[in-house]
Amino acid sequence: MKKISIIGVPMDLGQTRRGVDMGPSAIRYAGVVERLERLNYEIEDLGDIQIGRAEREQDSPVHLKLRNLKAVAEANEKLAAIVDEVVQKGHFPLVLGGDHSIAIGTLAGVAKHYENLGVIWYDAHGDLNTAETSPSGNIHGMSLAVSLGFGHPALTMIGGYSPKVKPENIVIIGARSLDEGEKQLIKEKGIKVYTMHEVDRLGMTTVMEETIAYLKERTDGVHLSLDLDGLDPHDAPGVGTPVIGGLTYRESHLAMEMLAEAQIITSAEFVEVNPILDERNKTASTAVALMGSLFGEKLV
Ligand code: 6HN
Ligand code: MN
Ligand code: MN
Ligand code: MN
Repeated sequence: MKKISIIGVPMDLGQTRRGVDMGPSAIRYAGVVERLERLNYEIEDLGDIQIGRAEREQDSPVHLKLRNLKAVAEANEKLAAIVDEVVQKGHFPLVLGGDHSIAIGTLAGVAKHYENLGVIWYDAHGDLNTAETSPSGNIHGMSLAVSLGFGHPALTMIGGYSPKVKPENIVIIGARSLDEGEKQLIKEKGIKVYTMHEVDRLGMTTVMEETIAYLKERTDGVHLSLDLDGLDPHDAPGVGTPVIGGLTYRESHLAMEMLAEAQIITSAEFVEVNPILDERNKTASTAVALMGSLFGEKLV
């Protein structure tokens, strides 16, 4: 039987909206453990990682460009160590966020176990900013750049090595809000992106068929980093940086089912669930439903 280790990361220091630190609780309340147990997985819930406190501007010279750098880095070091252990013992790491800055730690823990780790970045955003290009100074908008080796060394060197992932092993799906510096990095590095334009034109079936074929050819494991704001705010209202015109619940279900069928996903995280901004835990419930599909739930 396959074993899944759940790791909660109540992180909210990578951005400025309150409440995303309650994401792991909300996802547990939405029944993640029961849902996956029903699919005959053995679940080990490792509980939540402890997160430090928000920093003050006067205490950190880089605070405006890299908000809460020290606390975010420390939490991600802890997360990396735990994820590393989980992979080492042969379990599937399932990380619950928390804001998307936690991808830095997840990828640091996972990537050293693969020659060529693939990453599916399911998100309205690219999270490809650096301190220089970021409009906000929020580290959750930098996590993919950091994993590529771009950014402050306190972040890029988490886990003791850099980079974690190669640009040609990344596929971004659902993008519709990219900053100038991010667009430039995408072009410069040739990162594969299915923006909403491509999803509309090709349809999710083709997008996923192409994504799976592309990653199968060049990677030996694939991490799914699913930001709930990749979905349309209508289906996932409980997120800190909603962008209209997103992926639907049904498209996302299909995407997860196709990933399950292809059996390529070796680790995953579901991030940016903010219960304070949510409607009756809808976004957390959607996250759990998507996890069900990702782990092989079938209608018949
Ligand atoms: N996320 N591109 C914007 C920024 O501040 O860098 C938004 C980032 C959103 C990050 O949703 O994980
Ligand atoms: Mn075990
Ligand atoms: Mn994101
Ligand atoms: Mn996002």
